Amino acid sequence: MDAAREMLREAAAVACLTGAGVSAESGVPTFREAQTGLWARFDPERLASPQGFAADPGLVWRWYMERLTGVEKALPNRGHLALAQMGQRWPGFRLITQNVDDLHERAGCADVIHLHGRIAHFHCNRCGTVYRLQAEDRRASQPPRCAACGGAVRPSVVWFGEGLPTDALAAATDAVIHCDLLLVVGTSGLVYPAAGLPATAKRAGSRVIEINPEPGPLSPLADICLRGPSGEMLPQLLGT
Ligand code: BJW
Ligand code: ZN
Repeated sequence: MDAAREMLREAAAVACLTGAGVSAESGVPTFREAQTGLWARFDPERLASPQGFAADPGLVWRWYMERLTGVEKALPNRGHLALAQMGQRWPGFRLITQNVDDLHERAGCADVIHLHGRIAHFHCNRCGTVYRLQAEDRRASQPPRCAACGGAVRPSVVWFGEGLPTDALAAATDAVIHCDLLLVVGTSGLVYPAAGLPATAKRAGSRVIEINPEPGPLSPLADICLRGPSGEMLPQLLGT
């Protein structure tokens, strides 16, 4: 921890890539955590795919409505708050998240780069028209229909096999190329292209600190690994 603090103190340009682990202590289940209850028998990688939605739109809709309710009830944790403070202390701090929740924003982070979209935003799967969620949609067994074309409405998240928003990916790549310290927090490092950002940062000369209770495929390229929950490690790193 002392070496990591020193590295942070010396850094002029700091960026951070977060994954589901940063929201775990807020009670939002991580993506690859065993699913519980009704959802235990479904593969999340199948549900979060265009094929899964085409095969059973109602099932996918209900999964997202339940997760949206969970996100809305959740509160930012000490990890989110520490990252928001970092944004105030380091001018030019860039926060890149794979998370579809809004807990970084609610903690006070401005200009969050969302690589995988937002669970509270919706659009038509056929024509792309933006859709505003209605109260009754939350209890519906099927997705609502688009007023423009009758297509099925879906959450504005990035599913497997779909491209990431080009502006978000470009901003994230720019941030990791121009930082001299990248924090990699609470991600399994399994999903590309997000998982390639730490290697891009290293190639451009940045240092990397990983914060995760478990080692993973990104651990070998980290200069320092802080093994513990981000809600504890990030405030310690910041000295708060
Ligand atoms: C804690 C903690 C605590 C626990 N504190 N930590 C190159 C190579 C191989 C494959 C590909 C490739 N390029 C593209 C692909 C295909 C695919 C891919 O990567 N597949 C892999 C699985 C192999 N990628 C794509 O399809 C992407 N699209 C794309 O590249 O388009 C072009 C293209 C298409 C097709 C072929 C080639 C190119 C799109 C990826 C979209 C990902 N979408 C999801 C769903 C979003 C919506 C939703 O939420 O439902 O995004 S999948 C899911 O994984 C979600 C997450 O953002 C993402 C990453 O997960 P994350 O955040 O790392 O969470 P977990 O659960 O995996 O890990 C949690 C971590 O937290 C763990 O490490 C814990 O230890 C830790 N933790 N408690 C700190 N308290
Ligand atoms: Zn439409």
